[in-house]
Amino acid sequence: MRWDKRDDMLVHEWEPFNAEPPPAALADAPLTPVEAFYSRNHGPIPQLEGDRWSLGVTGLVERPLTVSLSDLRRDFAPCTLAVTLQCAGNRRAGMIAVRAIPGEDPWRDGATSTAEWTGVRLADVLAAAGPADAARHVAFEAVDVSPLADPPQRYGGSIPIAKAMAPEVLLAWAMNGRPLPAAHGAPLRVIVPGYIGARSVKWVRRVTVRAEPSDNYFQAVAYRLLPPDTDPDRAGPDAGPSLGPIALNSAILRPADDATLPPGPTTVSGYALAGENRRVVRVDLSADGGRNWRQAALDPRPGSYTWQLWHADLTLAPATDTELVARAWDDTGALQPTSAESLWNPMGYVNNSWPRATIHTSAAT
Ligand SMILES: Nc1nc2c(c(=O)[nH]1)N[C@H]1C(S)=C(S)[C@@H](COP(=O)(O)O)O[C@H]1N2
Ligand SMILES: [Mo]
Repeated sequence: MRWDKRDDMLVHEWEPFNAEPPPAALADAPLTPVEAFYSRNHGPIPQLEGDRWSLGVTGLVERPLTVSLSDLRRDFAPCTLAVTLQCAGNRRAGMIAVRAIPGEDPWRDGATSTAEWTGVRLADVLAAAGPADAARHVAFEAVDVSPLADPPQRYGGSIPIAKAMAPEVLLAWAMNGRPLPAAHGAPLRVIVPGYIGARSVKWVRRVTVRAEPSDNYFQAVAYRLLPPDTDPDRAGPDAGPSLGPIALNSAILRPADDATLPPGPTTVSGYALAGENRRVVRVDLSADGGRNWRQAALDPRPGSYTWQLWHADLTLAPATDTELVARAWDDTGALQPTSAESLWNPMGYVNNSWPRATIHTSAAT
């Protein structure tokens, strides 16, 4: 397997490389090993040398900066944070089941993974540059050129200045205690906890402080929430908002959908993830298609910007199909939407409907 991933990754595309782990691989530990961490790319993965690399900080700042990796290590306090990344296209397969979404990969639950990221705070670097009063957004520009963009361009995106100045947003050079692998953005990437994965720009080489959001294709055109009847290629700037903060979501990871198990006791496990500034407080599991519910146990979390793994024990009757359904609440009392039908959008983003899985049991022996 290329890019140091497990052999059993579900590879949606080799070029650009887009792959997710089998769901059970995520259920085993609150931190995802690099070999299992999903990889989402819009162009070829650049192989860059850390010692020849520099980051520019420009735009609405008093002191534009150019910093090397060793400058960052020397001049700013290091910071390590466990953060879950989730692609806005996570669980798109459930939306495609409602209505076709041509040209977009049918991601399942695995476009979500958690790692410990080490780097420096973006806020510290921005403070050194001195944002001007007019600063409202911070844009990131990467090295990789995406042929999928119209016109083809380097990958980029932006976040509001208030988020960029928050202590959890990182410029990271390490993942789970090891140097960042090429597929995950080496030598330096942005980590924006609580936001869709698309804003955590890999191979970042320029940070620009602006009055407006980035006009990069992946901010201004793609990764927007468009009404169902719009053509994404023709939608104007007002057709729908750019996605930022992530929505409350969950998944059933084990047993896998369509698995056949022996009758008797089994443990169902999964993840739940709340968005920006929110926390998962309750997860329910139904074993009869949503008629009756029990509360799942919430496992300890590796950090306040991560998913919440959960599990529930149940007993499977012989020779039946069990319809599992899960649903999560956050601390505002918000509950996931019931089905993907009302959520359908032309690019298939943010399917956060109740996850379902059918488990077959063999006859008693
Ligand atoms: N430069 C660059 N950064 C990028 C992307 C990309 O294609 N190029 N993909 C984005 C998307 S959509 C996601 S979901 C995350 C995925 O991060 P990962 O590949 O490390 O899992 O990276 C984001 N950053
Ligand atoms: Mo993504």
